[in-house]
Amino acid sequence: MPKLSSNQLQEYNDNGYVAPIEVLTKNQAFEIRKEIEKIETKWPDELKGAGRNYVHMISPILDEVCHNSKMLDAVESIIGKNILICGTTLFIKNPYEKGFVSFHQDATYIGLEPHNWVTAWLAITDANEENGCMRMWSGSHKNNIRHHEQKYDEGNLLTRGQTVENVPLDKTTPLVLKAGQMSLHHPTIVHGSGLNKSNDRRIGFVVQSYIGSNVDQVLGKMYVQQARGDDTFNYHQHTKRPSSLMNSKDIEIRKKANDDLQRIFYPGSIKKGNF
Ligand SMILES: O=C(O)CCC(=O)C(=O)O
Repeated sequence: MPKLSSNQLQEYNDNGYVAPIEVLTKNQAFEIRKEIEKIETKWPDELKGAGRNYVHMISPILDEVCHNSKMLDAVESIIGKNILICGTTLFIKNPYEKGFVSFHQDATYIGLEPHNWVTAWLAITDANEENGCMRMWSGSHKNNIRHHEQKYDEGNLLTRGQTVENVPLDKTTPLVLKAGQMSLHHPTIVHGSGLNKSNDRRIGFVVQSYIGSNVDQVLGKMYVQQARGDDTFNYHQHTKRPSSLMNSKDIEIRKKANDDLQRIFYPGSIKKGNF
């Protein structure tokens, strides 16, 4: 069975993340990159800012990735058999840009309760220390939500620049992945990532997140797809899978989903960020 082994599950429970998990071949990952770059070329504004979210709604190729059985088998080991896809995000760091991700916990500001969910970070390019892979503070998921400063700093790829201060860097581990490998991380693990100092892009396609059907969105409205099992709670709006790239109906529903996501991200915030 390609599900997580008991050692991998132990790793997830102890550290708050597990990696690497083999999902795609290098060539398959390259095909995904080509799809992303095709969208960027043909529709230059589509993936900018908040447009980096819910890309699986307008691209059958990216949609297919979210339903990949290797990903779902691993996810099922953590959250059970009733799995919904409640969002995707592209975390792209271009070379020579100032993109970074401050240390944070995903469960802050996202409104997904209870925490029966997991984030899947799929490497579309290699991710390593040179190009700014994620760094994980192992074991930090065992504490509750910590205070986050809202910094809105330039280059920060998070919505509010939300930051857990004073993370001991020497206690964080670089999460190095080859293109096609994935990591799974816990809603409350503290993690972040630094600058891309390489000559190529660093691209992560992130299912943010896979949720159990018992997980509600307590801050607003969320659009989901059934990935496995049944939706035993019916908390969210279900959407159809896209049938072609950039179909006008799919664009419309993605726009609604992204507008609603903005309402989830920013209540009580001092201002609105780029994403
Ligand atoms: O891609 C990154 O560097 C950070 C992504 C992240 O914070 C996440 O997937 O939760």
